[in-house]
Amino acid sequence: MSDKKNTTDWQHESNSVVEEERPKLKKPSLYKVVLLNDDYTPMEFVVELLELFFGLTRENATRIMLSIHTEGKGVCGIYTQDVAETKAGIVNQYSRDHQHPLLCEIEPCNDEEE
Ligand code: TYC
Repeated sequence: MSDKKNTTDWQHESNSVVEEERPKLKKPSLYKVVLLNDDYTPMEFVVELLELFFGLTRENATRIMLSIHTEGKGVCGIYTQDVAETKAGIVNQYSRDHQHPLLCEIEPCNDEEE
């Protein structure tokens, strides 16, 4: 017979419990998808694009389009990096396909404290 009869797998021989390390999980970084103003893209095209690719209602799409028109740029949505990059790429391709100079970029969101 062994001397260790009261020692289970998860105990050291000293009887101290082995604590598992907490998994180090990081929240994914978030990115803003930003639309830039220009003098040529029709307002209606921008509103339709915001409805189509960002799931905005006509009312919210119009509000955001007008704020981009007056402020120079504006945020259409906030996503993880891969989704933000994909959205910006799709918007830029769609604008090129329709011969409009509209540009879409992504910007990192400032990290908030945990
Ligand atoms: N400034 C454009 C115009 O007067 C409209 C516009 C709005 C263009 C937003 C781009 O991201 C944009 N026709």
